[in-house]
Amino acid sequence: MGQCSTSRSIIHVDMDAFYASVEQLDRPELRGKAVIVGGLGPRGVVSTANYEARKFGVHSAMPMGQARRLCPHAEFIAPRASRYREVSAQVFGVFHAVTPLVQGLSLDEAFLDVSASLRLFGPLEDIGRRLKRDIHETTGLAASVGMAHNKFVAKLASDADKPDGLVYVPAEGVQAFLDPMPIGRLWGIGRKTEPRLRALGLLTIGQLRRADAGVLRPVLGNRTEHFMRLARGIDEREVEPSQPDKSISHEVTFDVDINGREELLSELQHQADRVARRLRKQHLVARTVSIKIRDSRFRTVPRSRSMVAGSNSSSTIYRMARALFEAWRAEHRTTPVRLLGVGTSNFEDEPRPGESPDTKNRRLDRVLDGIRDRFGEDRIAHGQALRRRK
Ligand code: TTP
Ligand code: MG
Repeated sequence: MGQCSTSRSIIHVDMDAFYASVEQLDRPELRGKAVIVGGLGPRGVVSTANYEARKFGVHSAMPMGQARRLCPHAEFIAPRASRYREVSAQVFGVFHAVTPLVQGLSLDEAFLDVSASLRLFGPLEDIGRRLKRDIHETTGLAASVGMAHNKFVAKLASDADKPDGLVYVPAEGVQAFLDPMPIGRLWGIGRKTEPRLRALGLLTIGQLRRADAGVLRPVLGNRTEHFMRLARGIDEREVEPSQPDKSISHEVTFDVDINGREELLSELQHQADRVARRLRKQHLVARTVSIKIRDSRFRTVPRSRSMVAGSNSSSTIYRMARALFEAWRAEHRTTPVRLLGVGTSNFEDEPRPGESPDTKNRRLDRVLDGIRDRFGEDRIAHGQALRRRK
């Protein structure tokens, strides 16, 4: 592909005080207050602090005891990972509405290559502003956005005016933007390298940029040219979109080996249901269903079968898995089972309603999914899965 670096348009988005902001969103009485999220036990550390608490010196990874001494009036909250994942999915939904080239770095942070989106959405700065607005409208939260012609500069730009930042660094402004920054901001200059460069009198990116390669080489070795390019704001790395799952599976190792056919089938049905549900959540259908059986002597048998049309119906996936299981069972009537699993692969996008031959099953699955979304995984089981051993 070899795109010219100056022609790319890259955006880096990072949510502001992410966990703490979600807590304030869900509990309006916390707004305007110092909020610290993290482990509340004796060895807890701070996950994040909002900007009110940061004024007192509290920061991520600090022992909670120290945070309490620095900011005793703050609200201290234990993290709620599943809620943060939920909000993160909404934020990433906003990203994907602008470009498919989204590289997530964590729950609250991503690179977007919007080079091909300019024609549709207008200039880079407009897209950045639009992302901020859409994130706020969708989630109620603030993000900081950096825009530049490569990842390195875009990332520094999103950090340059946090919180609620919106910074565009045009190619001709890169030098002025980077030069005053401390050398530690260069990716890959770690805690060990930084003091050695400082010892050479190199404190800023600008000083490193103007330094002689021969002076840098004893410290930076074969990475000298790489860092000199970074210091000049040159970074050719592509945005690498996160790969979707290639297979979805569920398996369990039993506390005691199991021989009973009914019991194994009910476990199999439970797993088929879990797997099918994950497929439905991602709007995928699978054409291949597999089972994995490990017997009491640690022999593992994988078996699989493919269908002409993909499915994400719990009953169809179970029927396939059961047929594979019965075939194995016919040859191993008395073999106790130690591990049992159901897997799916060979994915395709889910057909739109009406296009699927599986319409009746899909209606039932949707009803059950709706109930479980509201009341939790274990409130419903039907057929064999009711007999499952806990
Ligand atoms: P960050 O983006 O590093 O921090 P932040 O979003 O809280 O604040 P800001 O970006 O405005 O500086 O991390 C995102 C979330 O990841 C953060 O809210 C909590 C979590 N996190 C930890 O759990 N432990 C850590 O050490 C860090 C740095 C983050
Ligand atoms: Mg953040």
